Amino acid sequence: MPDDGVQAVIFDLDGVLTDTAEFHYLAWQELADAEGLPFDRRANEALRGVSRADSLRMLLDGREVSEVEFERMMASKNERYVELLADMAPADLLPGAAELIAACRERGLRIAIGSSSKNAPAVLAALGIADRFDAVADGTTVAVTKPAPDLFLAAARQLDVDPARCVVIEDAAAGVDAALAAGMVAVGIGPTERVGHAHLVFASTADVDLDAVLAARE
Ligand code: B16
Ligand code: MG
Repeated sequence: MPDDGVQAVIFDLDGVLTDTAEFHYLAWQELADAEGLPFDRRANEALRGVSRADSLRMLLDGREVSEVEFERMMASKNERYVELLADMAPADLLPGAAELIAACRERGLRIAIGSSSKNAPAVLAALGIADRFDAVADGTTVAVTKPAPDLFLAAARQLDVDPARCVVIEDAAAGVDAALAAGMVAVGIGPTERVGHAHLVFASTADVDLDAVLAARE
């Protein structure tokens, strides 16, 4: 590996390693219906990778609510989301996720999680992969999450790797923004309309070509 090559890979969780994105959508849709807020799958796309509080602000779209109401709505959405997580098991890893983690390990790369979710540790445990990572930065690690670079910079710090030598694998527009702002190589998972601003784009986690990713810094 060249001296300035990639040393670490930071994985987003929701949408890259598992499809909790669907559970987040269902929980937000229920809240929106109960509160009479306009929402649909299309609107949900913009919430990928965005923190719980920022997601609710986007949902409210300027509608004024008291702090108590705001907290109640966040709690209600999270309660539903956690209910939906109850049956999560190792079989819920997305195709290619376990193989990609193993391939990074085989190449001696350090690996971390960089997720906006405060539920990330519970999701990692349910998937049976909590012990595979050298570091976990989640929604409790930093004050501002994606699209700010803070979360990925915190992961790099935990790994003790220069941000310029980290790769981020992300399914969210906000996550790609965060990776670019952190000065990292950004790998987008999903349609180019969503993650086309990443350095490399693959349709799914199973399609990630690790050689091509590592060559991005050579
Ligand atoms: P929570 P990621 C993000 O996780 C989700 O994509 C986003 O939909 C969610 O609102 C956010 O976590 C916060 O999650 O409510 O569980 O704290 O994609 O960054 O792994
Ligand atoms: Mg995600």
